Amino acid sequence: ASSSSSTLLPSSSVAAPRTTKITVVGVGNVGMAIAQTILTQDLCDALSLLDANPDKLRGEMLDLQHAAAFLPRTKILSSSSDYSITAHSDLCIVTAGARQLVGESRLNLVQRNVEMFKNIVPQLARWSPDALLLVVSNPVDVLTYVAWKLSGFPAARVIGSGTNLDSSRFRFLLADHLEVNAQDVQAYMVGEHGDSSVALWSSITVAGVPVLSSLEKNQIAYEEEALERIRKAVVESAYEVIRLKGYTSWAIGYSAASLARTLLRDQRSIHPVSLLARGFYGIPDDKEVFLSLPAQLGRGGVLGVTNVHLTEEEARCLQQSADTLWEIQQQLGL
Ligand code: 6V0
Repeated sequence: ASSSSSTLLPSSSVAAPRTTKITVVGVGNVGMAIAQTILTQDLCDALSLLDANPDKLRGEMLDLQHAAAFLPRTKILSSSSDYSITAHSDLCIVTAGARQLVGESRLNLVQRNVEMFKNIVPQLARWSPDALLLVVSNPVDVLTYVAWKLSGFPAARVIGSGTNLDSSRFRFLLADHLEVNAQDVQAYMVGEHGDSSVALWSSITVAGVPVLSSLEKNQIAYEEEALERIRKAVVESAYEVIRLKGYTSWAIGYSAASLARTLLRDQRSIHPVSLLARGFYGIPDDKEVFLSLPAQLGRGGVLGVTNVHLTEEEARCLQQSADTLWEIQQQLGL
C-alpha cells in the first residue's frame, strides 16, 4: 500500500483475492514456449521459473518481465536452486531434460533424467503438496511414472503431456487433407508419445460426423493409404521439425497451455494425456505404467477416462507399449 499511496488514493481494505500460481521447471526452448503462452493467455497471477543454468534463467525472466506493459499482470519469480519460490503452486510443469549424447543409449538417457527428477520432484512436492504435476520432459510416459513415484501424489494429480501434442498434429494433418478447420476435427492419438503412438481411426469426426463410418455408409472406399500416410506423417513430423530448426517448441507450448487452462479453470474437457493406465483396455492391474488415453481433466486432475472404442489391433498396440514401458521401468532402480 505504501508504494502505491503516492499515486493512488487508498481504498478501504479488501481481502487479497485467491491467486493462481504456475511453476515451470526448465527454461529451455520448451519451457519458455510454455511460459510465454501461459502469460499471453493470462492463465495465472504468479509464474515461478527454475533452471539449473542461472544466467540463462535470469536472462529469460528479465526478458519476460520487460514485456509487462503488453501483458496481463503476472508476477514472475525465478531461482536456479531455491524451490521455496515455487511454494503454493497450483500447477508445476516439468520440462527440464538432459539431451541425448552422441552414442548414448535411450536407457542411459532415461537414467540421467531420472537422477535429475530426483532433485526436482520431491522439492516441488514439498513446497506445493496440493499441486497438479504436468510432466513434459522425454521420454514423457516413463518420466511421468517417475514423477508419480517421487512425488507420492495420488495418480490423478500426476499427468504427462503425452499424445495431446501428437493428437493436435493428427488433427492438423487430417484437416489439411479434408480441407476443413482443425478445430472442427476430433481425432485422438493414444498410447506412447512418439514413435509407437496409436491413431484411433474410429474416433475421427468432423463437426460431429464420424468420418470412416460415413464413408463406409456411402460406399466410398476410404483411402487407407492416405490414412496410413497421415499417421506416419504425425510420427515423423516431430523429427522433421527437429531436423529443420533444432527443437520443437511452439506446438508443445500451446499444447501444455491448453492443458493448464483445462486443469486450472476446471474445464472438464477431454484431452489425450499420459495417465496411470493400469486396468484400462486390457492393461493388467499390476502394470503401473503411464500411457495416453483420452481423459476428462479438471481442477482435481484426471477426473475419468473416456470409454472409446478400440479395435483389437489398437488394444494390442497399447498393451505392447505397456509391456515395453514396464520393462524399462524395472531397470530404473527407483
Ligand atoms: P533444452 O532447451 O535443452 O532445455 C532444457 C533445460 O533444462 C535447460 O535450460 C537446462 O538448463 C534445464 N535443466 C537441466 N537440468 C536441470 C535441473 N536439474 N533443474 C532445472 N533445470 C534443469 O531442451 P528443450 O526445452 O528443447 O526440451 C526439454 C524437454 O522437453 C526434453 O526432454 C524434450 O525431449 C521434451 N519435449 C517434450 C515434448 C512432449 O510433447 N512431451 C515436446 C517437445 C520436447
